[in-house]
Amino acid sequence: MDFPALYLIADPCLYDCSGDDSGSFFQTIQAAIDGGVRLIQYRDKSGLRGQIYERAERLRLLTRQSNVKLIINDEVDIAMAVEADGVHLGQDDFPVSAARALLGDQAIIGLSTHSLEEALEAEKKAVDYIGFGPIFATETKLSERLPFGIESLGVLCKKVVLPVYAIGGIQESHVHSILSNGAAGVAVASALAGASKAQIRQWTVVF
Ligand code: TZP
Ligand code: MG
Repeated sequence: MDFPALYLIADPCLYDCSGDDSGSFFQTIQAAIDGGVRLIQYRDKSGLRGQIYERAERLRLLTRQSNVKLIINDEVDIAMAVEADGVHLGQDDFPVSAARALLGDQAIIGLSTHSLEEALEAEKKAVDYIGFGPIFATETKLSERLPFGIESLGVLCKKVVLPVYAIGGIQESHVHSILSNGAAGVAVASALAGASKAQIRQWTVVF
């Protein structure tokens, strides 16, 4: 598959944590799709499983209509149930080999990595792309790790064959240097949360 340079991480907590699904989350995801986003990861660390399933189903409808790829974070069974395009897994999540066995060859499987060692290990697994970060400081995912910065990203991208998505604290102004350091793209949550169609277009213009 072609990996688009912009990967939207759709985290409902960044939009509306009230539990009321009627408003901003789905509207802004639609705006993102209309603005040119072609790859979306649904990442929901606080919803109840039933709620996550329902939101995933709604996102599947939106994305399918527009031919946008939908990846589900963590929840392999929900990805299967809604016929998502794949899953994104962390180092301590469901094993990649088990996810591949359940989802099949066509599924897209992404893996989070936080060091060159983890990235090189990922290449031995049935993974289609890796995330690497945090590149910059972020409040979206709490972590003890210090940000790696663009230089470390460049070193890693030279040694890794899999497509690398830079993640963590990424703003529009970083995109050019991230891509010129060899990343396949940027995975972005907070900087795109609530963005209008026109703002999303600004990001895609860079590519
Ligand atoms: N993994 C490493 S940083 C991060 C994840 C999921 C959060 C990315 O969110 P933001 O808001 O773009 O920094
Ligand atoms: Mg995870």
